[in-house]
Amino acid sequence: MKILLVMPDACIHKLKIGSFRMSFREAPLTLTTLAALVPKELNANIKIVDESVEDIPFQEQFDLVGISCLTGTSIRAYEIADYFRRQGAVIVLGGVHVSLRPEEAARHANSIVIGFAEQTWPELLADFTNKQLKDIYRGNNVSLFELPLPRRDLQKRFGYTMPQTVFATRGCHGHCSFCTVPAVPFGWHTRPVGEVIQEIRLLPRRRFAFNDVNLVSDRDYAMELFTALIPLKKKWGGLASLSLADDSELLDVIARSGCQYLLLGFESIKQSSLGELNKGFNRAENYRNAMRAFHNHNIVVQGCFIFGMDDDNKDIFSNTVDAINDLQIDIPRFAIYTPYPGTDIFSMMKSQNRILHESWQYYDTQHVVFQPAQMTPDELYTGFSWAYQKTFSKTLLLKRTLISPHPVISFLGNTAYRLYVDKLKRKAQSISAFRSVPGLMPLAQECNTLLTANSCLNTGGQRG
Ligand code: B12
Ligand code: SF4
Repeated sequence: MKILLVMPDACIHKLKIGSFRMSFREAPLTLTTLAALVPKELNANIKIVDESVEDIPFQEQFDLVGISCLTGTSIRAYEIADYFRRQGAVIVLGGVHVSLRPEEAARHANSIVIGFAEQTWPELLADFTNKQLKDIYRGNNVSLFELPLPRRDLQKRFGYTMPQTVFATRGCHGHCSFCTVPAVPFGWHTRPVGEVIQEIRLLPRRRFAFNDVNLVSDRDYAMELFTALIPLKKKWGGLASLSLADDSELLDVIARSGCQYLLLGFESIKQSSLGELNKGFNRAENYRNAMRAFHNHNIVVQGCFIFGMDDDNKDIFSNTVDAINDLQIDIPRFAIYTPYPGTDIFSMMKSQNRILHESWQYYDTQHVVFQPAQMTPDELYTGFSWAYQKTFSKTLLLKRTLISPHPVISFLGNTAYRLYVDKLKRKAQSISAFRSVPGLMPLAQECNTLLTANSCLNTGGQRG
């Protein structure tokens, strides 16, 4: 049996020199996890392709093609699905967007998987072999015990700046109104600490990243995990919530376990906007103390900020850029407020008739897809782009690198965003041709997708 597992291009920051492509990110675990779950007795020939860093083998024939969909990559996923379906392959779609929009995804698949697939994917493959494939599989009873190790051997070599990734938990106890994690009813799950530690122990290199969406969502579990990690003397990065800054005991254990960088959602410098996001547990007046706490523990902070909430007026861009410099955020990152389907803000904006379109390929936090309250969509996009350009000037990049707890990490992170700024500038030049939806036009160029290069794929210009 020939199985192809695909993750469509997510238009992320990458380095491209000729045919060489490297993503400035951690390796996703989705495809390596699914590959590991394929039952051995099927004796399947498995290929995994992350389109952000490698080409999809459109010329090859496969018995079954599994494709993972985020909202922003779903349209591309459907194009790939339709192509391989025409070639006679059986198509299975899974991932967060499939759970958010199952009827839509089902139109492009023989079968869809809702929720986590640790149990349903092997079941689906057995049904496929017995010619009893069902239309839909639901991961209702998820167990993360005794998981096989991800098939990192199938992952593209030199495809990621951080190739070794691990996860310990799934889900988050937060209820932030813009986030897809609480929007899908997948629940909170943890792996046994001993199994996570054993997996990390077996990693060939010292540095790795956790892909968990919020490593500190369950304090007791986090304490147990990071205490057990200390003796391994590894170095790691991951995602956490800002509340960690107030918990000196846990922060101390995390630092001693080898944490070098954390991605943290500050989201806004305005408390009113944090309230709107249902993220009032972030206290804007405490940001300075929080940064001090992380830096005192030698942890680099990648700080995320969102523009376009209803309380944001046109001052928000310069005020945020100033605050970031003042707070000494090591690697700043900006997003445009995005009402993902299934979230509270999507329902609210829909009822207020403020959703501009449902062209999911632009639901990637880098395009405006709704009508902001205090500015035009154009002004929001221009302000976002301006903030990136201002923040990643050569001088500021250098300054942030020099004062960082880990200059190499800060330099790499800042350089990735600096390259992105160049892309934004090029985009600004071509955008006037497509003013109706800001930021909408140059997506195909932006992603360097293979749409035009792949003559065998009839795209019909669906991607702009
Ligand atoms: C690593 C990561 C990335 C990586 C890889 C993406 C990916 N597909 O995994 C990169 C860097 C590309 C990325 C980019 C972005 N990401 Co991201 N990312 C993550 C993160 C932190 C971990 C993903 C991971 O490795 N999970 C572990 C694997 C094993 O879980 P999984 O992917 O969910 O897969 C399981 C099931 O869903 C299912 N499954 C998934 N696919 C398939 C396919 C088949 C065939 C089957 C059977 C089953 C199946 O089986 C798996 C095992 O249970 C998640 C949060 C999280 N922890 O999930 C956010 C997350 C996926 N990202 C998110 C977002 C918003 C983004 C960005 C917009 C952020 C940005 N501005 O850069 C972009 C997307 C751009 C775009 N055009 O869409 C959102 C998705 C929202 C949405 N509705 O699409 C998430 C859920 C975080 C959040 N807080 O909401 N991201
Ligand atoms: S804390 Fe983070 S992961 Fe959890 S709901 Fe809020 S934004 Fe989502």
